[in-house]
Amino acid sequence: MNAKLVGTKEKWAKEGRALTGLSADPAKERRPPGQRVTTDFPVLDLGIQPNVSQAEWSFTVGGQIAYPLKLDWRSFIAQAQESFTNDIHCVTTWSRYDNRWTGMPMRSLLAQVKPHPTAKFLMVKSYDGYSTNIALADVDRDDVFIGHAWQDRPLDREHGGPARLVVPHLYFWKSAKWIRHITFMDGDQPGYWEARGYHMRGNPWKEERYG
Ligand SMILES: Nc1nc2c(c(=O)[nH]1)N[C@H]1C(S)=C(S)[C@@H](COP(=O)(O)O)O[C@H]1N2
Ligand SMILES: [Mo]
Repeated sequence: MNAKLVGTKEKWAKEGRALTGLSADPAKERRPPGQRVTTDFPVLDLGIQPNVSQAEWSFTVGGQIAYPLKLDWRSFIAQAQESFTNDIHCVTTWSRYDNRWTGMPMRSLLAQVKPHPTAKFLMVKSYDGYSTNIALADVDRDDVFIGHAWQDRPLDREHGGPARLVVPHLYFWKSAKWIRHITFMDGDQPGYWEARGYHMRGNPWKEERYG
């Protein structure tokens, strides 16, 4: 674990780094306040990039759902796949436009597991020990998916391969790399960064950088 990097980010959260105090309407402004557009694809994580082969990879879904799910790589890839093009907005102020992905739509996962009416939040857990919380309403959308290809190539390990969550309308820390498990919960709980000063929701157009 990169303790120095974690400490720096916690300090930035305390200081409210990069906050402009502005908000914008996503229907009118493609670029959220305080963001600058880059064409490269920076790598950000805790300094552990787990090496999970497709053969070793499996993904489970549990908690407040009718049908617990376990997918190995073969059954994941056999799911209906869709293509997505989106923009990425990282809380450290870079945005990257027009990313083309392939993956399993989150709505098809929700249709299979059938969350109980009490389920309102998800905790997403990854192979590096990372976690992040997201409201069910924020994944029950057509633009949220579990991606395994980026720009028509298999997703690199450094960007979360074999597969990662992608939630484009929230800051990119919500898009868990090396996805391993999702738990459905009735109440909200902080994940890794949320427990260290990041916002519980993370809407870039409202600059919900820190909580
Ligand atoms: N498993 C895991 N997912 C993670 C992280 C992490 O440390 N571990 N970092 C998050 C953060 S802070 C960001 S900005 C993005 C970065 O994704 P990238 O490295 O593909 O740009 O991944 C998010 N997902
Ligand atoms: Mo980030």
